[in-house]
Amino acid sequence: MNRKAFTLARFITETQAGYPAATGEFSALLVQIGLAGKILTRDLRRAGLLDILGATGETNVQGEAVKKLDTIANETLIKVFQHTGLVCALASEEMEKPLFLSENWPHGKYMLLFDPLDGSSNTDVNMPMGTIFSVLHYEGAAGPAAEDLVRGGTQQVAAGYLMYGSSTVLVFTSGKGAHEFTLDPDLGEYLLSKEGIRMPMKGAVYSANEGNACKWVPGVRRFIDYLKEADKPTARPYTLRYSGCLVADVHRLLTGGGIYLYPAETNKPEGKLRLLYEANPLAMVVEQAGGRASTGVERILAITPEALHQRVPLLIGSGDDVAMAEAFIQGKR
Ligand code: AHM
Ligand code: MG
Repeated sequence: MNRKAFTLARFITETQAGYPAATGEFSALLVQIGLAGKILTRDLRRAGLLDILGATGETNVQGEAVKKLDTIANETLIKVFQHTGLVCALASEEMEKPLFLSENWPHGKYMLLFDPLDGSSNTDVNMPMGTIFSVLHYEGAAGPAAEDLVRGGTQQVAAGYLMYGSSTVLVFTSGKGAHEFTLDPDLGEYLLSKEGIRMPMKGAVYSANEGNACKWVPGVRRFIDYLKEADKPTARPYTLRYSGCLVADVHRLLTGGGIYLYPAETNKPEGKLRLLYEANPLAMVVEQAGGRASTGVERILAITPEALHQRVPLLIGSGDDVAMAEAFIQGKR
């Protein structure tokens, strides 16, 4: 069958029979995420014409400057899930505390964690951005509390991202492969563009903010120096590609392979990226595509989180490249 004309809704409906406890609600949830992606695509396409660029002047719970588009993206995600009966709790990189959607409870058993606008330093310069999401299922009877959202990555029932680049794509996994849908702007539909993505075991690209090299722990510096040496049989020197948007850099790796790193720094061992909003969902996607995600010493999805806004060092990409980075960090090479 030609699956190229498969819409997101049809793909999930026709494949969800293979998922335990699948209901039409999961399909509806992904369609709502797709809707948020359409709204944000529209906003980003005309951002330079409207008063939505620049910073709000506020800082978020992470201590970072909030861009106007961060707030717009966060509000968009909230709006598309209010009164849907799908999701009982939302947690976001931009909100100090989870938002409980009491009007959706007890029908909506899903909980959604998200980074509404990843790569928001790119907002003012027409560069790629993304939205990352992680889906949990609440099994209790009393209604979720804040601690119910703080769960390890293996408990995600689905995860994925939207990427706003030269086209808008939605990549997701519900544990049976990772799939890509591209938004057809004329139809207003997401159509299947890659089913069962498999990333190469090894690439020849590295993505890292090398301006921070002086702060990196020594193993990371030695690893990057190694990648830059010329040695044709091992594909070295690797090419550097760094967009300032984690989603875009990981999306490149899904096709061509390689490694993205935001590692531990000597004075900041926790790294920069957020475990629950960024590392866990992307780790699930990448593992489903045959790749690997690690702190350098531990599999990302095996971490038991302690706090909603917890940060974590992240090495993600092709299995062999991430394993090689781990060996350098652990002093085995
Ligand atoms: P954000 O979610 O606030 O945009 O922060 C995450 C971003 C990643 O997308 C990107 O890879 C990284 O932070 C860039 O950070 P830096 O400017 O320190 O290189
Ligand atoms: Mg981010």
